[in-house]
Amino acid sequence: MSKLMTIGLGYIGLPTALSFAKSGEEVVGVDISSEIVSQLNQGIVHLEEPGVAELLAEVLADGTFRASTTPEQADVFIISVPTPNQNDKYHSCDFQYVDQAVQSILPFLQKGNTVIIESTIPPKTTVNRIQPMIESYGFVVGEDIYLVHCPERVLPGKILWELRRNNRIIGGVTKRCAEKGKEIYGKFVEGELILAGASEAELSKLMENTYRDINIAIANELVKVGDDLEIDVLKVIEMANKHPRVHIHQPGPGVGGHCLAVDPYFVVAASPENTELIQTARAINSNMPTFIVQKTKQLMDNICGKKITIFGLAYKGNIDDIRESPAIEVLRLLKETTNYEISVYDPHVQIDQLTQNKSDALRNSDLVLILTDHAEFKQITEADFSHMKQRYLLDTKQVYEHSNSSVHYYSLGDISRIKQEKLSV
Ligand code: SAJ
Repeated sequence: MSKLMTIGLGYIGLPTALSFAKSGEEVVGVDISSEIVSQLNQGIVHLEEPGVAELLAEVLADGTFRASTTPEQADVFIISVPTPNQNDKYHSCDFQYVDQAVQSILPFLQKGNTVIIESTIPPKTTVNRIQPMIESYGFVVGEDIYLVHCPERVLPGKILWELRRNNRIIGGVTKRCAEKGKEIYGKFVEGELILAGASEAELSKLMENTYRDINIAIANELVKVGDDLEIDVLKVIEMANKHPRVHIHQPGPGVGGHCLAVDPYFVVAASPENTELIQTARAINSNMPTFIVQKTKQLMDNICGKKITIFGLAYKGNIDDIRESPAIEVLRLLKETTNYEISVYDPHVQIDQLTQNKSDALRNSDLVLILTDHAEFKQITEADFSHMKQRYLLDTKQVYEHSNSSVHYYSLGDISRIKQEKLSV
């Protein structure tokens, strides 16, 4: 048994710490927030992720996990802190949390320790930034300290399952570093442990999310083509995806979260002249909220509407995370550029702007605008709609099952109907 310390107890760090603790390792989870630390030690989880609360209770009872605000000596240090974008030309990586986390463990490092960076970082960061920090303390990476970049690849909502089952890329600064990393993750990961160089691991992680961002941009561009040419593009995507080698993703109000909307910029900032496609895809996805607001206004004009009810603020379905959420951007644009009364309902998110009660949110409304595919929105009942003044629904996430509904339903597939109806008014 070895002692592991995870720095950062967020969406990735906490489930990772708990998974190691469940495998029998002694784990100390460190976070700068004393509130999070004290809650975790009492068995209270500060984020919504299936299974995490149960797992915390289990490892607290086993005595294999505790949270703390200060690092201490350990065999393995895993850094899982945020790496947001900076507000510069190419939205490059803001290293402040990674730098602080690495600095905080340096005084506790001993020969033979392994340091693993799980945070998403630009290509070459491990070698050009982290390695010199460790070596400035008199260690030689690869001999005294094993340094690894092991990007997390889990999907919010399925984190615990994917942590265990997904393949992991173990990027070592040296071969020995990668082998050390493999030994550590092998304690609970059942997927393939792929040995690589640290820089390859960094770029692979970034390109996985960039691939997805570009693919979603194709779907979003297709929505605009469909609007122009009056063709149902949801049908087009469905059929195209029946080709054995085609998988177009789903269009929506934009791309949110702390991965797809962030990571591609790290590649762009690292090599701006060579990333035209990545930059264009980012621009297409970032402009989707503006397109959705434009269509919403057209529809509201057509129906002489006064009140909109937004369903969903989270960046995707069945989670409480609103980071980079396109729904927040749609809300902001609607507030800034229209005089509609707006109510917002999201059963997963808790912030002030929300109406807690669904009927209150729908009362006297002319249009429901679905921006997140929460399971709760699959079936909105006739009783729910009965609170509305007019029954219109614009579903940007293809979530509502509308076949037997009394509501006037619009999707991104047949969004061209909005302009056609405007002409016939
Ligand atoms: N989205 C679409 N259309 C789609 C799929 C997603 O518009 O067809 C939108 C979602 O609504 C959301 C955004 O894209 O706003 C991102 O959602 P997501 O489910 O694609 O991904 P994340 O950001 O929750 O998690 C991703 C995952 N990466 C990949 O699937 C390649 C996950 O495996 C990574 O671990 C995670 O990023 C990360 O941390 O990097």
